[in-house]
Amino acid sequence: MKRFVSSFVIFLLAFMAIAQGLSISDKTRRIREDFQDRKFGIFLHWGIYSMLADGEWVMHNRHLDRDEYAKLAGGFYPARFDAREWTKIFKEAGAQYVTFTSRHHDGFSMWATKASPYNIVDATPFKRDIVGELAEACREQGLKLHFYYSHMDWQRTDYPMGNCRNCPHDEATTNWKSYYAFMNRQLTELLTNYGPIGAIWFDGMWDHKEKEFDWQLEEQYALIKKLQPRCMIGNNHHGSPIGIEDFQLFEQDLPGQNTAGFSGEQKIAQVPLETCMTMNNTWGYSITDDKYKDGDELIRRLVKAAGMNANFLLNIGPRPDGKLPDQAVERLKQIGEFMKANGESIYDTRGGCVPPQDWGVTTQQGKTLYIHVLNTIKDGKYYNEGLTGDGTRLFVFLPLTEQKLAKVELFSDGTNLKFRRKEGGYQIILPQKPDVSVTEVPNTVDCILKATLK
Ligand code: FHN
Repeated sequence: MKRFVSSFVIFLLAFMAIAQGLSISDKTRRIREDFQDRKFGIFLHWGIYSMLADGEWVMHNRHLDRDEYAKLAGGFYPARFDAREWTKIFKEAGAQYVTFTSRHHDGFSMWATKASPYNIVDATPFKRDIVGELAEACREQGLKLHFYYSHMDWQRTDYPMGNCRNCPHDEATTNWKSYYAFMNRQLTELLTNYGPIGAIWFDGMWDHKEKEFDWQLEEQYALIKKLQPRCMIGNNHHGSPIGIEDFQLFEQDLPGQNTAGFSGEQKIAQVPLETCMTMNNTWGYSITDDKYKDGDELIRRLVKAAGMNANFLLNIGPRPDGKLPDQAVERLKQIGEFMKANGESIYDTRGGCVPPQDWGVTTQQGKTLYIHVLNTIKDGKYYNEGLTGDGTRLFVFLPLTEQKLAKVELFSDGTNLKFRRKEGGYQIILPQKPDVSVTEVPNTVDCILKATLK
C-alpha cells in the first residue's frame, strides 16, 4: 500500500515544488544559478545498444529477447573511445557540461557497479570504467558532469514493469523493494566514486503513467542530497517539477511548446529550465538516421532556448567503436565558432525582459539586452516576416514599455544603430547590409544587437 499515493499527494508535491521555488536557500539558489549560467550542455546516449546502430530503444522496438540482448555485452569493445578527445571537442564547441547515460532503459550500466554484474567492466571485454574515464576528462576540461539514470529497466526481473508493451511482465519475480534498493545502491556509487556530480537526470517514470505508482522519490531525492548536497535533481517525467527537483526538463521542444508531444502536462515552473534535443532524430547511434539538422538550425535553437530562459542540452549518440559521429563533430565545430564570437550574449544571461518575438529572442544580463534577430537572411535577402521595413531599411520593433533604451549597437563591431520611440516600445533601424559577420558561417544568427537599458 505504501507504494501507492493518491492524486492528492501528487498535487501536494507539485504545490510544494512551486512553493519551494519561492523559498529555497541561498546555497540552492547559487547552485541553480551556476547551472543556468552554463547554458549549453552535451547529452550523450551511449550503451551496448549502439552496436545494433538503431537507436537506444532497439531492444524494445525489435522485441529482442532480454537474454539474447544481454549477450551483446560480450562483444562490446569500443576500441577508439577516448574520453579526453570527446571532452576536448565538447569544450571547443562551447559546452559547459555533459550529461551521460550511466544506465539507460536497457539496464546496462556504463560504470564499474557492484550492484549488478551487467556492467561495462564485468560484462564486456573492454573492462574499462567509461564513467570513470569521462569523469576525469570532464574535470580536466572544467566541464560539469551530470548523470542520466533510468528509473525504468527492461532487463531486471525485479523491476515492476509498467506500460512497456514489448517487455516481459514477470509478476512472480517483480520485487519493488529489491529494485528500489538496487537503484539507490547504484546512485550511491555514482555519487561517491566519481567526484562532484552536477546533476542526476532521471528518466522513465512515465512507464507507470496511468497508475498511481509510488517511486518513493522523496526518499531517493533525500539520499542524493545527503550524498552530494550540491548535486541537482532533474526528472524527465514529462510533467511539472515534483518535490525538491531543481530544474525542469523539456524534450525535443522549447519551454511552452509541445510539438513532440512530451510537454503536454508541463506548466513552466520557477526553477531553471533545460531543453534537450537530438541533432538528428535519434538519441542513441543510428546508422540510417542521417536527418541531421544543419549547424545554423542548431545554433538558432540554442539561441532560442537562451531567449526562453532555458539551457540547451544537445544530444550525440556515439558510435559503437567509441568515436563521435562525423556529422556531430562538424556541427559542434560550427557551434563552437558561433559561441566563441558571441558567447557573451548567451552565457550567464537570462531570458530578456522582451519576451520572444516573431523576429527572434532577447537575452539579458543586468542592464544589457542582447537582441537576437533570427532568420534574417536567406540567399542574400532579408526574409524574416517579423521584421518591417521601408524598402531600403529594416526595423526591429522592441516592445519595451517599462524600461528605456539608452544605446543600441551591433554586437559584432559596435556600430551605433539608430532607434526611435514608437507607441508601445522602440523601433530599431537595422543596418542596410545583412550583418553576417557575427559568425564565420553566413545565415546563422543573422544579427545580434547589444542594447543598454537606462
Ligand atoms: O525513452 C527516453 C529516450 O530514449 C531518451 O533517453 C529521451 C531523452 O530525453 N528520454 C526518453 C523519452 O522521454
